[in-house]
Amino acid sequence: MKSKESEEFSTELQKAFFYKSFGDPKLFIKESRFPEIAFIGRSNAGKSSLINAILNRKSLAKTSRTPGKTKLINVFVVPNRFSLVDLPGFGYSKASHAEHKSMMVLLEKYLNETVKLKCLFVLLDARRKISDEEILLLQTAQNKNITSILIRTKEDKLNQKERAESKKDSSQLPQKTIYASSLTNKGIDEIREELRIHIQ
Ligand SMILES: Nc1nc2c(ncn2[C@@H]2O[C@H](COP(=O)(O)OP(=O)(O)OP(=O)(O)O)[C@@H](O)[C@H]2O)c(=O)[nH]1
Ligand SMILES: [Mg+2]
Repeated sequence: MKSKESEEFSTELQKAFFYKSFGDPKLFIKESRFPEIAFIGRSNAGKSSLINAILNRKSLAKTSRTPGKTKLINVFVVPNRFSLVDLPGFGYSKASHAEHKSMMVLLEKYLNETVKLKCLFVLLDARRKISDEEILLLQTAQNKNITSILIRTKEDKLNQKERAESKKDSSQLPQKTIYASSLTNKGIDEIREELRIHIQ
């Protein structure tokens, strides 16, 4: 059973609108007025799809089968409450080493310089093993005393063996793991609850 607060929060989430895209994290940080919740992860991990699922909106955040689509910081605002920050994906296979590095620098810059970030969701395709990049991002947030949570996405695609392997992989982490699917909505209410708690 959902609490009254959770119900009201879900209704409020649907009022979100696309605010702006930023190429430079500094410009966003300067302009940001509300508490921020950010989504970060490898290209194609499912960040934009997850934002749509959380907001219960079909295609507010643009999703794509082609990895590396979102190169900008896309900001969505729930009026007078908080911002959802869709960060550009890293590790796109066709990107050069230099491009990958500059994307990681941009992401680290945002994480190190933002003063309004309340919670960082690090997304990882549930079929993949966690890599140095995800660990670095989780730790960067943790070092600033910002809650970071690992979201294992596309849960609907996991078979039993992959599920067991991913659980073992997550068990080494101090951070919480949530399994989610934007297709079946598994884990979405739990993520909304984390969001609600962290923007208080
Ligand atoms: N089966 C399944 N597919 C998903 C899920 N979430 C996302 N996808 C698919 O994965 C692809 C990438 O999703 P996006 O949400 O665009 O991924 P992204 O992390 O925003 O990608 P970039 O913007 O390129 O960094 C799309 O084809 C989605 O339909 C999920 O939970 N289940
Ligand atoms: Mg995207």
